[in-house]
Amino acid sequence: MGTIYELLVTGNSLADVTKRLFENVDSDGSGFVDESELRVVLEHVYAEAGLDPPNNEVVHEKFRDLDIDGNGEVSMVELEKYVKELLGFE
Ligand SMILES: [Ca+2]
Ligand SMILES: [Ca+2]
Repeated sequence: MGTIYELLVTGNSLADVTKRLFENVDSDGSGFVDESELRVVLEHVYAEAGLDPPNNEVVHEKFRDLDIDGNGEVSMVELEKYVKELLGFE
């Protein structure tokens, strides 16, 4: 998989970026991102940044941030909200 940053800088529209990001993160193609899938991505991001892998607490906290409606899964809509925040959109 490409890096998150590559995805962000090479994307066209925000929806496009989100879709590709989501497809990368949702490794089993279920249409939702669960905590174990998020963990894989976070480990990847942390490693790229030269940091130690995130512990359970960090992963869990980030997952709760992303899972806006709290149903235990992150949908593409929820991820898009996060990407917007990350990139400084309203
Ligand atoms: Ca999934
Ligand atoms: Ca959710």
